[in-house]
Amino acid sequence: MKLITSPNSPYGRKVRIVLAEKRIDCELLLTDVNQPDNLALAHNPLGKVPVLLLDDGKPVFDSSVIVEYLDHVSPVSRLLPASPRQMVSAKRREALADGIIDATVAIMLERRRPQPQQSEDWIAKQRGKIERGIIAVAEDLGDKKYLLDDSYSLADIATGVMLAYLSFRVPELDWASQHPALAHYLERLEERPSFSETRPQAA
Ligand SMILES: N[C@@H](CCC(=O)N[C@@H](CS)C(=O)NCC(=O)O)C(=O)O
Repeated sequence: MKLITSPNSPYGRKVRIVLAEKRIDCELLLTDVNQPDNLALAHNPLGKVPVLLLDDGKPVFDSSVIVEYLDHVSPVSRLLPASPRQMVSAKRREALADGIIDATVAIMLERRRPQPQQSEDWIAKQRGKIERGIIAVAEDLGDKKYLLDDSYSLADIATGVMLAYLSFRVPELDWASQHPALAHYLERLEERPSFSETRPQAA
């Protein structure tokens, strides 16, 4: 298998952490999605990373489909619970974390447009998603060690990637000082080799 991703893609990082936790060997093919001839476009009509290329060359996207597939192909370190109710609970938390990342990316892209074309209303709308999302995650975690039944799962991987991405891309949001328990939770996650080996690097 091969994984097409970009160095700092949070969705790609989620997949890379899952690969590491499950000890699945996978070659990384790095591409720049801002280039017109990027590798993702050859395998995903949406031109987005990550894309997993199976051994027969078939592409799998997006990140939530990839991680669910990886959890099924290897029994090592199960990251999604077997019971449908618990499984959907983990996937809902993944969807919330991914949605917060989507809103963060939307703000970043808006800020790159020429100043007169930027919409403050649009940015405020995206910020609202991030702020409500973080409050929901903090309430969900409470004083637990992990989000789901106090055992490490895909919900923690997706949430940890999201929190680290917020600190990386919008440090001024300073979610950590408003939610110290969440900050401590991220610190613990970042100690795992799967997290520490996939940290985003300043461009
Ligand atoms: N929902 C997708 C989102 C993927 C995504 O937006 N990736 C970004 C990189 S972080 C991308 O490829 N952007 C290029 C584009 O939208 O053209 C997933 O979870 O894989």
